[in-house]
Amino acid sequence: KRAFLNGKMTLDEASSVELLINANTEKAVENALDILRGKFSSFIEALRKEFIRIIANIEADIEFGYEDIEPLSIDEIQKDINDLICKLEEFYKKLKEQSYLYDGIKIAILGKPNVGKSSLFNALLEKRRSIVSEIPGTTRDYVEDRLEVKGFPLRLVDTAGIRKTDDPIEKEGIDIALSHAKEAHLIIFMVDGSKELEEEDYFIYDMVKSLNTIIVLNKSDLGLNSKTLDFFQNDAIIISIRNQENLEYLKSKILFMMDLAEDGIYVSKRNKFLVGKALESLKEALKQEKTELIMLYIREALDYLEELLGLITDEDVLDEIFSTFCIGK
Ligand SMILES: Nc1nc2c(ncn2[C@@H]2O[C@H](COP(=O)(O)OP(=O)(O)O)[C@@H](O)[C@H]2O)c(=O)[nH]1
Ligand SMILES: [Mg+2]
Repeated sequence: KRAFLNGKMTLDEASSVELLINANTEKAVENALDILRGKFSSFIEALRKEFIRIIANIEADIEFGYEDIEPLSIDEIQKDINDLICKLEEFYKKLKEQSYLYDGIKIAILGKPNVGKSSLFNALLEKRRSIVSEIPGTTRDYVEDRLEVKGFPLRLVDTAGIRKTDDPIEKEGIDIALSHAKEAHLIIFMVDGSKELEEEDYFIYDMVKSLNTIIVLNKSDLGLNSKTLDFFQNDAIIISIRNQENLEYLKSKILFMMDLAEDGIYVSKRNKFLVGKALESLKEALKQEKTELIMLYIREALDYLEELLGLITDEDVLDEIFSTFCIGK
């Protein structure tokens, strides 16, 4: 808190101390340290200086424009703004959802019984955690475990196979599976690729197709059923757990679907939002023809950036942030 009040830290960097404490993976630690060292704020600060230079240029032009000096052309101003937009856009693309790195990504494996859900669960975890059996309906409850893929924490949930059943315990398991599906950030929907699709496959597919879903055709080692292959066409990933085929590809697809870039900067929703707003304002500035209106939107963008730099002096807000951890007071 002292460091913050002395102007050595932005609000965001102060919050990253809390991130550091919550970090479970090396990547999460690295990200928190990056922010603490100013990876985010120094970029914004540099950008702020450019904003101020542009504003000063335009203002000087308005205030002291003499007839014998060539006035700043709209073209020149627009070129400056365009450069800023490019820089900011590139930066914005790198900003990713922080909670994925610190709270984990919940992934539910769904499908009818016996397609290989528990086998996939174990293969990804690289241990025998869930019971695999040729008897359909073996997984009746759900099993959850954590794993790390390229430093990202995943919470994998193996669920009971979904089918019509009169068994009350199995029914309960299926209900639980469906509620996990609703809560999950991502669903892995698995079918047996060696067989023709059945009513249950279509039923589950209808439920998950509008959600964030990866379709997986398993058991490619048995040969693929052409009708099943045709139905999903290029939307599905073909794997064989038995032959360890395409599992690495599936992992990278998971990261891709969650927009988890390895070189991303993981920040709060609010920070990403503010950078996005600054970008919008700049694009609006670029559309304007009148210098006064251009200035208005540039200033608006600058306001968003300054909010990001945490130029907040409210003691209560600070206390709130610093009360969540007790170091550095
Ligand atoms: N041939 C073949 N069999 C598999 C594969 N993956 C799983 N199985 C078998 O399919 C059966 C059902 O597997 P399980 O993981 O329990 O399916 P779940 O009911 O969906 O959880 C087991 O006998 C597994 O050994 C695969 O890639 N190829
Ligand atoms: Mg199972």
